[in-house]
Amino acid sequence: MDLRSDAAAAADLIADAGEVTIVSHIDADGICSEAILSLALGRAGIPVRPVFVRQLEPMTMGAIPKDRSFKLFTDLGSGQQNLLVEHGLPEDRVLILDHHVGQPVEGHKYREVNALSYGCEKLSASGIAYLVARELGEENGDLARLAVIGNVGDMMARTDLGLIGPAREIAEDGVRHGTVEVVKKDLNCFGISTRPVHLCLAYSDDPFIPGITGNPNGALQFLQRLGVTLKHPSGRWLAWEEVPQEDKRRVISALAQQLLSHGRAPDRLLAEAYLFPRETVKPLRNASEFATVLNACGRWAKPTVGSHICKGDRGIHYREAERMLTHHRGMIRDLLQFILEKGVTELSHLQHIHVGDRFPDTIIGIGAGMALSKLNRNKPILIMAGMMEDPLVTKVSMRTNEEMVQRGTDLQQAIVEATAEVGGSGGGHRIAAGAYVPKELEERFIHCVNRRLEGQDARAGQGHR
Ligand SMILES: [Mn+2]
Repeated sequence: MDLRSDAAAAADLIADAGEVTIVSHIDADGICSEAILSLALGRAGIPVRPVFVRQLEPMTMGAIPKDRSFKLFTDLGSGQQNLLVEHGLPEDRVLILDHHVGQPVEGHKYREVNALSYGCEKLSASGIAYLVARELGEENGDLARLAVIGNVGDMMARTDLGLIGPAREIAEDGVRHGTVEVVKKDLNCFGISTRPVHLCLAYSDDPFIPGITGNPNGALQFLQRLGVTLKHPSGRWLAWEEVPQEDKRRVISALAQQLLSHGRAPDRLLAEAYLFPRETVKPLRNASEFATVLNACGRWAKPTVGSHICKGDRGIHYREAERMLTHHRGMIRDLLQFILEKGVTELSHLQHIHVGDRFPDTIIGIGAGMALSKLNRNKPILIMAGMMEDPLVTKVSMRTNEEMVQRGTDLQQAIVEATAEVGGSGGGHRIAAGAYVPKELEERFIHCVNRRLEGQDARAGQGHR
């Protein structure tokens, strides 16, 4: 079994399926997966209907039509096969394209292509969707761009400072089609296409640069001392992308110096960037900013707006996404401020906070990630929020950083084990994970996760000795 031939088999299956319902996740990867397959199937003359869900759970299963259409699950499904069984979905009318940890159901075997079964930890669902689309027809090579966005949105380029393995090959496909440009060594920062350079630097925390990370004024003074061009003649701030090449080099070597002088390695200063030279709208010119636009759409319950943008809309839907993004950023700023003002409670192996129902549960993960760089950077953060739709359920989001992951922290494992013990459901990745737990068991859950992290820490310590 290899990925390529399984993707080809999946393509054959879909091509013969008749009408298709795509059930996908509301984040950037899920939206890109849906867009890739909707476009590819549309080109093949196959009728498609997309359904987006925030996660597969008994409540959202109702959104999946009980008709004879072929059900294509993307970016979800592997871990919820029991629900597919309960929903009465026949095995021959389902295909799952996913990259989350699976949970097979005894006596049932749904067909799936899951990146993890090929040992690909750095290939997201939109990558698999693209491999399937390419098998449907050569003309789908242009969709590599969307797979790059989905992979970057799912942080597949994070640890290795670039896409690797099949995801990297997909980016190369995009280069061949002229839709993607790979910049080998660019600043490892979010917002290189749109943010003023000092904000771009201050808001990034990988690597953590003393005097600059989390410090917009410090970053600005640092750049001014270097005498580099920061503004356009018209007076507006330049984005990193627009800074003259010579100035870029000067900034990078000064940042490397800054890290070294604080005894920190400069090895994470540069990363591969994925740009879209044909794109006319600025925030959509680079993969990570495009992914942020899509994530904002998903988190504000408008995944189809994101889907339209993936499919080419730069008018009415794009303008709606812009408004959502502004709102999204404002809300995240408020959340971050709330976390820092209220303060977190530290346990031996994590720090936690409950934000109640002040913020939508869909953004607490992002807030957690941003807060972590301003809190204790040696303990994962756990944020809880009430759920508007269900007062008996609490949403949990956890984030850690690369350094802790490299030392052996695995949030996905900790959360899955804790939910198994306390109740609820959870999943995710080493660096970011989430769960839904019964409200009355919040305290027990936190302590359970703490114990699991303690166990990971102890095992990692032994390994080093
Ligand atoms: Mn994904």
